[in-house]
Amino acid sequence: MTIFILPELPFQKDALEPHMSANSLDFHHGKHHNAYVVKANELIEEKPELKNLSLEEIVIEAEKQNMEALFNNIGQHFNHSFFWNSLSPNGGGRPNGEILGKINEDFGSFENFREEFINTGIGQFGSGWVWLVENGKKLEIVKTANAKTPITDGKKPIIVCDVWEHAYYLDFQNRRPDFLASFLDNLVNWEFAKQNL
Ligand code: MN3
Repeated sequence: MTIFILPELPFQKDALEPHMSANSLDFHHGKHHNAYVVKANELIEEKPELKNLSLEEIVIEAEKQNMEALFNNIGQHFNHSFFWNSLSPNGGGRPNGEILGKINEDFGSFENFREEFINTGIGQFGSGWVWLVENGKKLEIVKTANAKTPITDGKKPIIVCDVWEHAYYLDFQNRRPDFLASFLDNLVNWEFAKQNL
């Protein structure tokens, strides 16, 4: 039985061009994310007692029980699903409303938030993710390595950017800082962020 399903992208595959190409999404969604889903479906067969839990609950249980292979694949499934929703053809730039108010309150200004988000993404050594999260009532920027996710630390994800090389190499080669700036300036889905507040 198939428990985990690769979600459809919430936009046309070429809708994010030129910032994120259809070719890049072919590999990232169609190959990388799909491989995590296939592997997670294999591994969950060894843990049938987890099958009835939600995706988030399985991520948390897999980490708690030190099931490294399951955690890596299921964590990557959760993180990528969250990432596709963090992107929009109409995204990028400065948000408005409550989220802008909270960013100003917790980071001093939108410019400070933008700089800290980019620098945190650059500072993730090797593969990982940079997140805007809500920790209690406060917004924070955190990075996680490999398949790690802030939900296992009790933090609520608001948006995420994938900083694995496979996320940007086809469009930006080694220029992770430019990819992070483009994510914030052109792609970040503030409507999704508002739903998560
Ligand atoms: Mn990825």
